[in-house]
Amino acid sequence: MEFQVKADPELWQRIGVDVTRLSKMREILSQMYKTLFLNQEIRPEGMKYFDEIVANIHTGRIKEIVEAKEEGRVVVGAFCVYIPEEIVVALDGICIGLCGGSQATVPDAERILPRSICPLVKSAYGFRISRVCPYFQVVDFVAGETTCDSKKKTWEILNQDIETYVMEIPPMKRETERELLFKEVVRFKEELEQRSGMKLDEERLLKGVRIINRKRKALQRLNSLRQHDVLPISGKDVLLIEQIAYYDDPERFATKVEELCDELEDRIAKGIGYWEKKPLRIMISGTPMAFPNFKLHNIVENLGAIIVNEESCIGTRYFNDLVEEKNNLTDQLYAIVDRSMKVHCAIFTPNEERIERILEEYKKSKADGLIYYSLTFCQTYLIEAVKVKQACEREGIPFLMIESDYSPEDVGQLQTRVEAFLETLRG
Ligand code: BJ8
Repeated sequence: MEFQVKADPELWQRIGVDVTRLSKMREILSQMYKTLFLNQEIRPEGMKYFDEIVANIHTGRIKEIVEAKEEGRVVVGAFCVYIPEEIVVALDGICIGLCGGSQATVPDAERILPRSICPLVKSAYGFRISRVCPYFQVVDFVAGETTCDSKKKTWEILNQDIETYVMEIPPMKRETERELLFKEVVRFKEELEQRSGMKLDEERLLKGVRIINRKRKALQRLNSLRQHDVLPISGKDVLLIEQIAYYDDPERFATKVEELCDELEDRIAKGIGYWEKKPLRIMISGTPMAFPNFKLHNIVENLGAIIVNEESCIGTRYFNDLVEEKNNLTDQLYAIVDRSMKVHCAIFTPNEERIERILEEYKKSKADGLIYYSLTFCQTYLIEAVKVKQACEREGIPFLMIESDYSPEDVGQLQTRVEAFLETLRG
């Protein structure tokens, strides 16, 4: 049967979605998905589950969330990996990533917000005010944070439309900031307890930690399979899975990623690579690529190279570190904080660990070159590109800097630049 992103106008109406507009967007998304994903040859069988998830992105998963709400479960819309989803899951809630990756709603946001801010924030805000994101319609509240200026100031405006809770994320990583973050994690726990009517105890929290650790471990395993010479999966497909990690049910998702990994290991053992010839391997580092932002992956892979790692929050920053299991509530909460302190977003200063991580991941991924990707107007990532470039020069790593937004306008120019970069790598 022909792939289609499914529609459920009755459900959409019930949750306040702009049905006409989402119906049109669904058609565009269906077409884009067919072109970008379903046209890939010798795709792993295990990708069928993720195709299904995309087909049900505005229906099946939304229905599940609505039913969960009817059972009294809390649904949190999050914008950053520092929001402790382990606590949400421990209190039987659902945590959904709301970052926007589409140009379609940027003009909506620009009617209110300044144009000169990050497209990820504008896209998400636009989704909310134009009522075309069913997830934004079903979350009980939004959990934002004080990472970058674009986000933290937008929360004040977003709060006029939907309740927006803000968690303070300190910009340094000393003991003082560890204590501050601990207090913020406790405050978030209390907020969730009050909303869910449940009390967090060590048993519940340990269960939440194990569920999310399992999801992260499955993603680690998937990513490690890209380190083989035989490449069993495209970068585009892995990026899609990393995006789906933010809104699928965590246990079901982990099972499906594990099944896919079994299949990929089998492919590797049989020498069935995705590419017949040995392609150039590219690592991406930088700002997150939220669904459906496949722009750079599409350009690189259409030019015959393959992406083998995303050092990004929709990528390794999300799953590289696990929460250590502890046997009492306070220690377990500290363990959540300690995992967060290992996530090296560009908002931190100083940030030597991030540079070390990038180099470490680069070596592991056996990449031939690094593309540093920053969304336009993302000051922290744009400035940090200077240090990443210096480190790459020091290490003899070929480096390309790309700054882009979600509009299709610069695709031709990016293609030319990536093609020239790949040519230099081919020598
Ligand atoms: S931990 S990367 S998820 S903040 S791209 S909105 S930083 S202006 S997304 Fe992020 Fe948390 Fe950091 Fe990760 Fe601002 Fe930059 Fe936009 Fe960004």
